[in-house]
Amino acid sequence: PKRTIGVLVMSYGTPESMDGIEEYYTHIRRGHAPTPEQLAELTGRYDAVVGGVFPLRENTNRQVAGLQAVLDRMAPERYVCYQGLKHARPYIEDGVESMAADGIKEAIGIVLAPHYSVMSVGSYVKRAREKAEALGIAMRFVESYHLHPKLIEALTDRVSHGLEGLNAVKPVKVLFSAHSLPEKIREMNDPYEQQLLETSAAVAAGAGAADWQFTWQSAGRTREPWLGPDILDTLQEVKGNGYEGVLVAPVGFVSDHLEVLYDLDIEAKSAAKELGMVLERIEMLNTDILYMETLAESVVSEDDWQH
Ligand code: FEC
Repeated sequence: PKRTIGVLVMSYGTPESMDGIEEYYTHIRRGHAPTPEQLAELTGRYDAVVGGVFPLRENTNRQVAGLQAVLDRMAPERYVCYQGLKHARPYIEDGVESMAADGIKEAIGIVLAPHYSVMSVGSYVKRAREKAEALGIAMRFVESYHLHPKLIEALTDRVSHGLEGLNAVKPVKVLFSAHSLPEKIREMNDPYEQQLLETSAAVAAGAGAADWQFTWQSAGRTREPWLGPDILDTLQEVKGNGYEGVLVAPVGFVSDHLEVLYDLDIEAKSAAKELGMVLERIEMLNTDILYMETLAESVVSEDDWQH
């Protein structure tokens, strides 16, 4: 008999509407409700970019559909994708429950973020694994795919294209970026930083961009120290070194969402403008076929139940 393998596609999650921001923010803060000021500040950021639409939700839906289509081509009728979100419905646990309700016994989990950190991908995996164990599903996970050749190719195309668009500006530096995490991950020997640097170096080499550096963005608003330098400081430094333009390549993210559309396109862009520099950003991967194939091939190579 043919066996169906569940594929739990996990993503960060976004509110369903402006009314859902408080619940979402409370979930991110592990059950601690934000203060009215914090809530107003976050609501203001969503308002500034999306005005009531939350692009991450549609983008995640499309990515899951795109992955399903590639899996169907590679191995007809073997895989069925389910969605599980970290901070919004359907939660990761809901996705695992749907698999169990459909009689799935074996599943593979993958996160829509290419780099592993115990604080990012690791926490998705932990929640999925616990629920799968409780429901009797055998589950395996793709932990990272940050050097998959098709991912590197897709990002390289974008950086090359971005540099062409900036060819009237000189000199230009490429700034690779990713979401900051608390500095304590360094003591845990976490691979996050190393993997991000590997992706950046491979893409820079592919695009022939000799002049690049890596910087962090979107650090949390907590008292503990976060990994730096932050992009806003990096922009000042780059300007001080005589650059006229930067191309930002947020390789830690795969979709248009708040951290890109606000933190880069509004906040960093206006900081660059004040410094008298041009800031452009590469296009996000969204449903690029090379990204869909990266995900599909990563899933298939984790499929230990193949005969
Ligand atoms: O468009 C959207 O609605 C969602 C945008 C969004 C993405 C995203 C990705 C990552 N985060 C990561 C880690 C943290 C840590 C904290 C944290 C806090 C927030 C807040 C918002 C938010 N994150 Fe996020 N993140 C997105 C949105 N994130 C909103 C709360 C307000 C703020 O601090 O800005 C801090 C939690 C704490 O307080 O303890 C840590 C990581 C990623 C990239 C990997 C992934 O996608 O999982 C890591 C998209």
